[in-house]
Amino acid sequence: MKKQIFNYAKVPAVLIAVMAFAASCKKDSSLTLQEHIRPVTAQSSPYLTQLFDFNPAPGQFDNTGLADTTAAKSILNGRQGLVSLGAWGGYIVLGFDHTVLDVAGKPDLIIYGNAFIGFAEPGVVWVMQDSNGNGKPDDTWYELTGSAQYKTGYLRNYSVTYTRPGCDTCSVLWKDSQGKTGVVKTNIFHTQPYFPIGIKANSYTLTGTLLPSSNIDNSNPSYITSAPFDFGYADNTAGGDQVDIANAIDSNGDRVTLKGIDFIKVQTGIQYNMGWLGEQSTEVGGAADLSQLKN
Ligand SMILES: [Ca+2]
Ligand SMILES: [Ca+2]
Ligand SMILES: [Ca+2]
Repeated sequence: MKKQIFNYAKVPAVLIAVMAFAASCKKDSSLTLQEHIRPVTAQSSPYLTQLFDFNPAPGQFDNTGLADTTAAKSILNGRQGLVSLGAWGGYIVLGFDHTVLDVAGKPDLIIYGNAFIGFAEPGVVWVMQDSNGNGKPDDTWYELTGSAQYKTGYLRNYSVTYTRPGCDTCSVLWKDSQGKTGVVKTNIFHTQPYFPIGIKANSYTLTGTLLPSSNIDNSNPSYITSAPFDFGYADNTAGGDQVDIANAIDSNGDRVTLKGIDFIKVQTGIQYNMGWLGEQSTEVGGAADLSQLKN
C-alpha cells in the first residue's frame, strides 16, 4: 500500500493561517501567566529607566562625582553619563520600563562602559526576572556567563570584606573568602577618602563572581595593560559590550532559560592594582535593549 505523506501544499492557505494564529495565542498566554512579561509599548525606552541600588567598593573615584548617587542616576534614559563601581565587588542595580526578551540566537543587551584597547575593566553582568511581579529586584539573580567561566582564577560565590582605613588617604585593606588579603592602594592623583562615606560600619562585605586577572600584563610597571575577555562582560571592549540572556547561569554554574529580564546588575569582576592607574574598576555608561534600539 502506498504510504500517505502529509502534503502542506494541498492545505488551503487560510487553514495554515488559522493554525499559526492558534499556536501563537497559546504561546503568548503561557508567557503572560508564568513570567509577568511587561510588554513594550509606544512609550517604552530602549534604555535603563530606574536605579535601585548603588553600592561601590572602595576606589579612587569613590566620594567624587564619578561614583556618587548623581553619577549612578546619570546613566539612566540614554548614554550621557558614567559611573565607577570601585574595586572588586562594587555594583549597581538598574531596571528597564519593559521586559527585555531573550531573542533566540542574538545578543539582547548592550552595556556601555569606557574601555579602550589595552584597558578593559571587565564587570560581571547579572540579570533578574521580576518573577513575583512587584516591580522590585527582590527575585533571583542569574550571572550571564562569559568566556572567563572555565579559566583558572574564576570563582563564583566569592566575597571580599573591606575595612575602613585609619586615615582618609590610607589604602583600604581587604580580606577575601579564601583568606587572601590585599589593599585598594591610594595614589597621589586622588586624595579624597577611598572608603565610601555612605558606609557607616567599619567594614562591609561584597559577594559575587571573581574574574581572573590573567589578561593583565604588568611587565611594564609604568603602564600596566588589561586585555579584554573574548565575550560576555561589561566595560570590556570599546563602544559597548553585547550580552545574551541565553547565557544565564544559576549559582551552581548551570544554564537556566529565561524568557526575558526586568533588572540588571553590573559588578566589578577583577581585583587588581594597576599601579598609577589605580585599581581595576568597572565603569558603566548605561545599557539598552538591543531589540528596541534604533540605529
Ligand atoms: Ca538572546
Ligand atoms: Ca520582584
Ligand atoms: Ca573602565
